[in-house]
Amino acid sequence: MFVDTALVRVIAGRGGNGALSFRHEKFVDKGGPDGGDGGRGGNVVFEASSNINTLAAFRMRQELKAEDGGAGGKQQKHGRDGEDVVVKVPVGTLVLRDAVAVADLTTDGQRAIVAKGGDGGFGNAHFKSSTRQAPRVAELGEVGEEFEATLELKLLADVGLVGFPNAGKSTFLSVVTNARPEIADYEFTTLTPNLGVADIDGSSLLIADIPGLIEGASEGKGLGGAFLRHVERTAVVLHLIDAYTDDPAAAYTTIRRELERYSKVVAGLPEVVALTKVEGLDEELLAMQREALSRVVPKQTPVYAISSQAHIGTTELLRELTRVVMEARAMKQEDEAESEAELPVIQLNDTELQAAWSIEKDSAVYVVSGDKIEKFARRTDVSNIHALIRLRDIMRKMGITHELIRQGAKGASEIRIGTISFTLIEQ
Ligand SMILES: Nc1nc2c(ncn2[C@@H]2O[C@H](COP(=O)(O)OP(=O)(O)OP(=O)(O)O)[C@@H](O)[C@H]2O)c(=O)[nH]1
Ligand SMILES: [Mg+2]
Repeated sequence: MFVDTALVRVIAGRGGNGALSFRHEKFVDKGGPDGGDGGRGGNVVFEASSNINTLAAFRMRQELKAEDGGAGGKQQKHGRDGEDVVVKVPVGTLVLRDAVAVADLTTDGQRAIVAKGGDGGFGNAHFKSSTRQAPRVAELGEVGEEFEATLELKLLADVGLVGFPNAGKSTFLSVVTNARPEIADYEFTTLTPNLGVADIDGSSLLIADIPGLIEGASEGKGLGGAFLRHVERTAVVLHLIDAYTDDPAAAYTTIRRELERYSKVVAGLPEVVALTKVEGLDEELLAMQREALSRVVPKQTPVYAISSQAHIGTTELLRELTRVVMEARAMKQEDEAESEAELPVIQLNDTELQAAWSIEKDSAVYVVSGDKIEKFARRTDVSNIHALIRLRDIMRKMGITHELIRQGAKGASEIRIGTISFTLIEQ
């Protein structure tokens, strides 16, 4: 079953308590403090996996808990760190906390710490000082983060259906997927996009059906134009043409022109064409329609003839779409592997925090550069206040904020890191 939202409780591990203990030495009543520190609590980590397509698993598994850290021991024994819990979710999962996005897992294998484990408490060995030779304090471990997380699957559709109104897009979706869109024998039946998942040969395809397109759609005519953005992130465009139309070539070129006017991205997507409603169509007429299309459709674009009603050619068409989608995905992964051979997990360890950075002033804008900080910035959605707060936190820990202020930056000053910019303090 296709489930695209889930509510779970994420519970990071609690840090272990520090120990309160004293060395036992012969002839000495009480030796020095030797209580060790507690271990860190485990994190709740989400990992995107392209082998999972729905959030259905979270109906049975509503609590995601990481291990607590172990307590410190005598003889300065450090408590064991709690194990992280790594939770696999579908690619395209958005994690929300109080309706604010805290993680957006968009690529296979990408990881994000959703709830951070608590730090372990210091044992009393830590507090030894000349004025306090026998410290009777040890810290408690910190609690881990814990909250209700809403998971939303914003599947990036694999296939986008385009075509004139009444071409049979919604009917196709209703036959090959679990979706039950409205279907009728008039134009503009579909008013908002429908999504459906088609299962074919053990893999699945997410198909988006959008309202029909007409001449001028890219400039806002009709209904479909406003929804072309949903097609923008698909891997392949399936162009459906009513086989009974007088001029299939004109139908094809009109829609093509609108796609091209709309955006280069959409126009550049791989495309598959299919004539629809062919179950009662005369062989000769079908051949004529194909012939007409072949004059305008590029040679590398396959043209199918299907009937959703009679289930003719639909399986073959799904197979072809799967093939094209797989090809596109493989290419995308290659591109990504080339362009960013970087760690998928953000972790704030000391070496990273000490990484080099520099500040340059470009008229009124403070431009911060440095590999690490730029990496964090790339992963920051500046429209999300929590994400921005986190970035500002990291800047503070790295000493960047301090230096910015030293160089004259004020709260309202514009800071630019890589492609993003924001103010030093929330305005
Ligand atoms: N004979 C036949 N009719 C079909 C077939 N597929 C769709 N139709 C009919 O074509 C008409 C339009 O179908 P829809 O699926 O609503 O078309 P659409 O492209 O989604 O239309 P809009 O939502 O207006 O853009 C309906 O009356 C369908 O029953 C088919 O394979 N054979
Ligand atoms: Mg429709």
